[in-house]
Amino acid sequence: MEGACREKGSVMGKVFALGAASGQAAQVDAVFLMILVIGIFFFLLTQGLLIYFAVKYRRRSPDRDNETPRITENRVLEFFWILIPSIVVVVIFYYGWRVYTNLHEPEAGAVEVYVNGRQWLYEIKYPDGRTAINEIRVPAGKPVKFILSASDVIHGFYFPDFRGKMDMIPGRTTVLRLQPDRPGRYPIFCTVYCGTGHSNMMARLIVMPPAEYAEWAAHGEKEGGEGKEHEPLAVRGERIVKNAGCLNCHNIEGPVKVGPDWKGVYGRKVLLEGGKTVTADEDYLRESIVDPGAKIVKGFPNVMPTYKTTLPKDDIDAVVAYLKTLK
Ligand code: HEC
Ligand SMILES: [Cu+2]
Repeated sequence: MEGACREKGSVMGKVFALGAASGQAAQVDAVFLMILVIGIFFFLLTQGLLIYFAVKYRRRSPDRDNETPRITENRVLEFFWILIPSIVVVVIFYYGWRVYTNLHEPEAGAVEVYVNGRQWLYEIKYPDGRTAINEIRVPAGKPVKFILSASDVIHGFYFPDFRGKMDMIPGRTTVLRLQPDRPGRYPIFCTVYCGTGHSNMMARLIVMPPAEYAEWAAHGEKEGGEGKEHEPLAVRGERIVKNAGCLNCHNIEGPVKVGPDWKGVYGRKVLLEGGKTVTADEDYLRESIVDPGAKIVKGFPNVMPTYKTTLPKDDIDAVVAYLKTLK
């Protein structure tokens, strides 16, 4: 499997040709094709009429200079040329929006992979603690959720075959979802100009048949970096939480201390001071730790210290992974 390079055709061929690697990508292609066909239709219609009228109403002879009639308005015509394009763009919007929300719908049981962009490579972290550079392995046929961040400047995370793209932004957590159905190797590009090494900032996604993936995951565990056991992210997060004094103010479950309880915090709708509501996703949890004053939970004092300088980014990822396990 390793040696058998399944990247067929050139990279440029992959970018421009259709040949979607998943059902979702085919949906994106369908939207694109629909817009293309509508665009071609109206192009031919308007340009065809332009040429037809130019010929039909041309000046027939130099001495005949009959004046063009002065036409001021035609209500019926104006009504329809506003109505028809409006319907067309609303249809395009609606169809595109349906596909977009479908792509971004959270799916239960997704495999999670943490990817951090830095000049000029991708650092990969799996929830069980394994790490890699520029190579992501996932099982075929399962939804995958990429949790993205960046260390230095904005990078892009782009799968041409899956039509999926998301920015990696320093100081924020973004998410990209994918459902790779077919085993194979697929390129990943950085789409944001991020310095001299930008054009070489490439990685690959290796989609493995589930049995092979399970074997690889078990094998990787045993290798464990020369006998060292990999510490799963959530376990590391729990350890950090105990050392960082969070539990002086937070209870996991039970009587509320200074701050809110953590049970079920991930995914919960949080009511904030000022009346807004946010969903506690990865980015909210990260922000609550590095910039607790940014969003204050309603009914609680703004007393939580920032851990921005005391907890490195890796530790914050681990704490967030731990908070997500408290269901
Ligand atoms: C001095 C007490 C204190 C400490 C220490 C503290 N927190 Fe908090 N925390 C609070 C308070 C009070 C709030 C609610 C007000 C706010 O949103 O800032 C809060 C809010 C939060 C929230 C948002 C919870 C929600 O329900 O939306 C998270 C997540 C969080 N803290 C995580 C942590 C972590 C992780 C640590 C340790 C690294 C920590 N806190 C340490 C007091 C504390
Ligand atoms: Cu980059």
